[in-house]
Amino acid sequence: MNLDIINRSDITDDLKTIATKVFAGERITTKEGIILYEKGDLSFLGALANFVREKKHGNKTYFNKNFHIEPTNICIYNCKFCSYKRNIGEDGAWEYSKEDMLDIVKQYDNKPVTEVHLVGGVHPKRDLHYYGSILQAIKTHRPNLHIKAFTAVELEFMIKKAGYSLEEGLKKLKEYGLDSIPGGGAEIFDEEVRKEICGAKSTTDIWLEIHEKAHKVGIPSNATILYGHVENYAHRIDHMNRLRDLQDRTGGFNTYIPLKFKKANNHLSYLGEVSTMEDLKNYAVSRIFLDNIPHLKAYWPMIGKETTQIALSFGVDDIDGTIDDTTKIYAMAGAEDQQPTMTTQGLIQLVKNANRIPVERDTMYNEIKLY
Ligand code: V47
Ligand code: SF4
Repeated sequence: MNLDIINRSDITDDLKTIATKVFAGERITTKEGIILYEKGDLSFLGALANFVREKKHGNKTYFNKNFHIEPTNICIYNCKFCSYKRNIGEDGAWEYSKEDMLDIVKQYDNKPVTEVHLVGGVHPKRDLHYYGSILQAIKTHRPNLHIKAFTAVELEFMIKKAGYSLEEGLKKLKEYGLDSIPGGGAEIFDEEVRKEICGAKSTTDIWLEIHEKAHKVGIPSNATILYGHVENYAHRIDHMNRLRDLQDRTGGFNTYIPLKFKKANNHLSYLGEVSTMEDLKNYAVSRIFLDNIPHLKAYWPMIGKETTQIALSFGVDDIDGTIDDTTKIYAMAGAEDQQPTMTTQGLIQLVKNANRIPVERDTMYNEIKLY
């Protein structure tokens, strides 16, 4: 099968060189990453990405049982792709109190969830101690629930507002109960493109610094990319290259999550959305390029259940969680699944129908149950 694609008569020499390297377990260069995007057809990319995926994880496909809390959509920034942000007092703005959030946690008291994913807008009045007290209350109520919370953008603001250095702030949040950091806020690292789509918020350097410092104080994290807007292939490779370099230094990233730009209700709607073929190509190149990040996640509410199943043959080994209908950021941007709930049975069937093995995991990818 490996030789099959290398021997294809229509494959150019540069693609053959790349395939030979990937099959030998060698790292590809940034230039080769761009060649894959530009010249690799879907069957070629799929074969290579699936080789990497199966070498790392065989047929296993991970999911977890989690729920989301979005404390507020009030945000000091105005990212052009964001459909969700509101100003204080504006129609559609919400903010949960600490009690509201604890009530949400309590709704899961008799359910076997292992993780809460807590992410929202950057509220001008809330600092590290405010959010820290929420983490503390959740931990007191349910000590074994893993708290994956706050993008680097939220963290920068709340830590600085409390007058801490980034490292001190991260340590303090860890004491309050923070277990890991989700991948949001990365968007696109190229400074020009970042300026164009979300110029005011945390810089690339700060995003990377926060994740590096978090890894160093024992807080693992995820990484995302927002793709399919004004960026080009070189920007996507540059983004992944910065993550690959950081991961070489720390090993703290668990998973990479490509987020497809969705066009509803935001200032970039005029751009439209990229095709499913582009999504699959992007998963495949990500899996091939990011040789040191263990997992590649398809966020199913965003791309829909059918594309998620196909993505399992293009490098993806993780499909996130059962979620419930508690996340609004994508629904408001026009996600495929407007009410993203899926039962465990639904997730298992989705994976089995794609001839893969469903594995329930915790946040750190410890296996809980094979189905
Ligand atoms: O950073 C905002 C994205 C992210 C749009 O770590 C949009 O497990 C598409 O990071 N179209 C936040 N995307 C969510 C996030 C995440 C999601 C799931 C799992 C994990 C994890 C992290 O949502 C933002 C931004 O890139 N986003 N608006 C939009 N219109
Ligand atoms: Fe605020 Fe996040 Fe929306 Fe940007 S993407 S405006 S930081 S909520």
